[in-house]
Formats: sequence, C-alpha cells, structure tokens
Amino acid sequence: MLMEQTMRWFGPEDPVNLQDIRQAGCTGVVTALHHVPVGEIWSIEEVSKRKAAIEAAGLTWTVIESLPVHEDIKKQTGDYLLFIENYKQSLHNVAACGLKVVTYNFMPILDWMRTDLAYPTADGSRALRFEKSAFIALDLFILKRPGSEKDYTQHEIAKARERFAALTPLEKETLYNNALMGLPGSEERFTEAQILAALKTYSGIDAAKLKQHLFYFLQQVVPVAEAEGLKMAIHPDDPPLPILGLPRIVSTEQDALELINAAPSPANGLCFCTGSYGVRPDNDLPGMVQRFGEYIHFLHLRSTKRDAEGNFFEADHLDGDVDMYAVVKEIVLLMKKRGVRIPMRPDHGHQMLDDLHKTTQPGYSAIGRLRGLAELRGLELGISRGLGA
Ligand code: DNO
Repeated sequence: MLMEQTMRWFGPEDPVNLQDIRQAGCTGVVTALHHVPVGEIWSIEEVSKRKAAIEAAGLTWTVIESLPVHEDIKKQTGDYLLFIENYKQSLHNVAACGLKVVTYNFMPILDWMRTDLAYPTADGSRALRFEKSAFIALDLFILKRPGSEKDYTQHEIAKARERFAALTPLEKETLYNNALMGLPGSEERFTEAQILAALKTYSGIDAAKLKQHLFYFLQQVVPVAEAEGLKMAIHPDDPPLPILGLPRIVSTEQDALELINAAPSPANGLCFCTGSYGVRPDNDLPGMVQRFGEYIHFLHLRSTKRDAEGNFFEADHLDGDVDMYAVVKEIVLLMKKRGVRIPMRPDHGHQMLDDLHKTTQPGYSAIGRLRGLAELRGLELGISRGLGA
C-alpha cells in the first residue's frame, strides 16, 4: 500500500497544468478556491465546478490546501463568531462534494516566509532560503518595527547591520518582496504601513493566548468535521519560530500534542510537513510519525539544510537534515497498521533545467517537484517491498 501521490495545483492560473501533474505520476491534486476571499463560505457550486475540472483531466481531488482561517478567528476580534460559522458551513459543503481532508494553518498574519527565492545551489539549480541576518535586517532597518531590537541578541543585531550595509537598493527591495509580498498559496501582500498596522493588532496576543484561540476554534469546528467524515490537518509554522514579534504555536511536537488534546478526535489531525518541523533539530521526525500515527492525515515531504547561524535552505528531497529514509519507513509501517493510504505531496522543489528560463512560482515549478516525487516514490517502493508492506 503506497502513499497517495499528489501535487499542489493553484487552479486555472497555475503555469503548471493538470496534465503536467498527471505526467509527473500523480493520481490527484491538492488545491483550494483561491478566488474566494478568506472568511467567506465555499459554496457547493464552486467546489463542484473545481472538482469536475480536475476529474475531467483524469485526476482526483480529496485534499484541500488550504481552507484559510480568518485573522479575526486567530485574534478573537470583530466578526470571529460569524467566521467560525462560515467555516463550519464550508466544511458541510466540501464534505457534500466528497472531499476528505482540510488543510489549514494558524500562523498569525503571514503564512510561510523566505528571504531568498533563488538561492544558487552547487548544481546550478535554485532553492528557497531563509537567511536569519537578512530577515533581522528587514525587521530592524527596513520595517523598523517598534521594539524589534528586543527580540535579538547584540551579536545578531551587529550581523544584521553589516548585512544591511552591504545590500544595494535593488537587493533591499527584493528582500522585502520575497518576505512580504506573498509566496504561492498565501493570500497576503503587505506594504510597509500595512504590515506594521497588522503587527500592532497582535500586541496583546502572546503564544498562550493564541493557543487558547486555536483551541476554541478547534472545539467549534472539529465536531462538525467529525460528523461529516472529514479530517482536519493543521500545517506547522514555517519557519517554526516566532517572526516579527508574532507568536507561533505549531512548531514542536509538544505544540502538536497540545492542540490534539484540546479537541480529541481522529478528525483533529496534522499535516505532517517534514520541511517545516525539520528546521528544528529538537523535532524527532520519525518518532513524531510513530507517536502521532492516527492523527497524520496529509504529508508534505521535503528536506532543509540548516546551519549554526539559524539559516536554512531547501535541500534536495533526499538530502539535507531530514532522514527521509527513516521518515518514509515509519510512514510505510503506519499505513500498514492503519490500513489506509495517506495522501502526500513532494513539497517544493528546486528551480532547474528548463524551468530556470521560465517564470515559475517559487517552490512550485514543475521539474523540481517531479524530481522530488520520483525520488520519494522510488524510496517508498523500495522500503515497502523490503518490509513486505
Ligand atoms: C507552503 C505551504 C503552506 C501551506 C499552508 C497550509 O509551501 O506549505 O503555504 O499550504 O500553510 O495552510
């Protein structure tokens, strides 16, 4: 029994089309209604239309990535009760259309973040990278976030100052755009004034409070998901550490355990992203697969390579700090035990070969993901046969 192989598809506007994804060897896609504003209800009509288009291309759609959570729910401000009701209605509607897994995240304001979208690797392909000094330079010297210097050590500030001094105006602009003008899948773009204003709205919300808000949200929506036969799958923070003074609450095994315990149900589960959790050396990934077993409903397989300064870049899928063999082995054993195929996608990929000459979506070009998928599929088949699974 092998994982269900999918790729992320951003909808009709995606330069990588459904046929490309099928030719990569996938049987399905994961996608979202990106045109529906965050907080609004996903209607049965819109979901079925999208599903029919995917099925017409010979693919399936069972995993949503993402059904986004409105900022008011994260802050418990404004119309958050209404947005929770809308979320529940969307769950009813997507279940009525036969969807099975709902990926979401609870990262305040910003979804995933990188400082460099074209980091040259040794073989000439381009990777996504998070460079700590560049990020701190952005925070301290470009955004000038009030109070930001309290978040860093003297050593970090000195390094960031040096880094900032060496940046050309164009490099400063690129850094800003990379970090704050929205990576694929995140619906947000911020001017400097907008991001500073948004950050201010979190001033009274620390990690403990944000956790309470997440737990409240789960206690509301998980029973609906369970009754509808849906599985909720929370994506971890990426990177898994506080940024711009914002609390981050899904970064470690302990965080994941607490959120599951807050609304215990098989419907309250995880999107196990090895790339995000794997940035922290204190996350034992194969052990987490063992211990979270029945709560893992979707897999993002990707590896990062970190250094002592707190930088990381996205390595090839079978390289870097993630022991992908050990992770995939645990997944094979888990699926055997549970008797289910867990959907996976090769997460991100390098920009390489012909894609180097194309305008591609950072992390989501076709060929790099195809390489990742091919390697992961081979790894899984070998492990699976070897174990007689
Ligand atoms: C980045 C993605 C995330 C993810 C969301 C899920 O490549 O993994 O944007 O889709 O955080 O809600």
